[in-house]
Amino acid sequence: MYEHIKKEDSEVYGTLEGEEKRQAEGLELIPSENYVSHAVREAMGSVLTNKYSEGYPGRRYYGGQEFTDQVETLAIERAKKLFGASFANVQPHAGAPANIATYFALMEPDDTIMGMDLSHGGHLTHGHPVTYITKIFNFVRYKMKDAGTGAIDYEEMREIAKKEKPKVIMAGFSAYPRELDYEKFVSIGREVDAVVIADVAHIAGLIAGGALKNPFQYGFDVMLSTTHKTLRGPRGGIILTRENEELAKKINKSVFPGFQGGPLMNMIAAKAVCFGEALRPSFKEYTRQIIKNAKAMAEVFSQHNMRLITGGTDNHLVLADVSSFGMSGGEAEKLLDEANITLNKNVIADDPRRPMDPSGIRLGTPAITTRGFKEKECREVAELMVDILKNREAAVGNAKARIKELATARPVPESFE
Ligand code: DSN
Repeated sequence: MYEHIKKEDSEVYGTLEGEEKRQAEGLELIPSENYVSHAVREAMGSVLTNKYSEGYPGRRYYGGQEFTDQVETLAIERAKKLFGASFANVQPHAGAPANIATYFALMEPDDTIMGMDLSHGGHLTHGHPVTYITKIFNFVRYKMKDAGTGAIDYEEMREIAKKEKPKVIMAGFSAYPRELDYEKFVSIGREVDAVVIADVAHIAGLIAGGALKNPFQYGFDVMLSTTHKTLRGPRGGIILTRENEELAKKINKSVFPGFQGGPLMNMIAAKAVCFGEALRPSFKEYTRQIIKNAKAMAEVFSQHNMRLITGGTDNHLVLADVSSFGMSGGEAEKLLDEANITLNKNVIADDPRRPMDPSGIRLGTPAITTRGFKEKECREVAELMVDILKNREAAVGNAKARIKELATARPVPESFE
């Protein structure tokens, strides 16, 4: 790996070497991160990066598309099979562009979208005022009614929807550890004639592996996702549509030429490889283990009276309020980082602190499960984390040594059979 960079660019090589070591010796608990196979990395670094392919398979603006058409078609067909979709657009460069292109496909400026409040688990692109799209569309929000259980206030959501008449209702999150009630979303959407969209960026792998419910089975119109989280693929986005061809065509036009230029064909090839890996039987087992591992960690935290938002987890992530340890999420992130445990500070529902130094931490198990961690190791990691949160610097040294042992004993696999 990196033989040419090593020879030709020592500065960049130094950063890659450093990151290799960091990833090998530390534990990645950021719930939106994962480790990809060498096959996915080869596709990302392939000759396809040299090619411009504006348009879609069979309908391109430039010549020389024999193999790009084949590889994009492979990615589309595999994505459809994986999620039970009728149509797939595999060109979005990431999750946010997938969301924004879909909004423009379905709405006119000043139309209304309903999404989950950011501090209750939603995502920036679902209507946070710092994003430019809030200058174009009008966003209204729904929330949990009880952060102790994670119950969403569906009655309030219905009332807001009836009053505000959103054209789109987004079901999705980046920091919510429970499953949403998809039937309720669809029933509210049908009542107000809104398109219901599931943003499954975080849980796409868990859906593909059958470990969580598939929103299409509950009547959702569209699913949006990234490909680099639980799906364990390259950084990128996808948009999936069920049955409605008219909608799928509008979305394709919105992605290109509406929003993006040339697709990243190397990343599309890597998406095809990732979807192929996710179609293997072993991926099902992987996704079930992710959830078992997250539950095991959540149990340890609860035993130590750490306040868990929603009381636990049903998916791959845990959101905890660390204020009872007398520290902020930012302080916890930094302390744990010193022991090579990487996670992120996170806002919690109605957080009294500011977003850059909130009350919570968010962690998840997709990456350590890829390394082969099971419940036993996850419990041990959770115990080490609690020790650090309680005893601070005094506990960092021991924990760091043990984390290095646990990590180096379980190197990232090169492939997934
Ligand atoms: N940054 C991603 C996450 O960590 O959840 C979402 O965009």
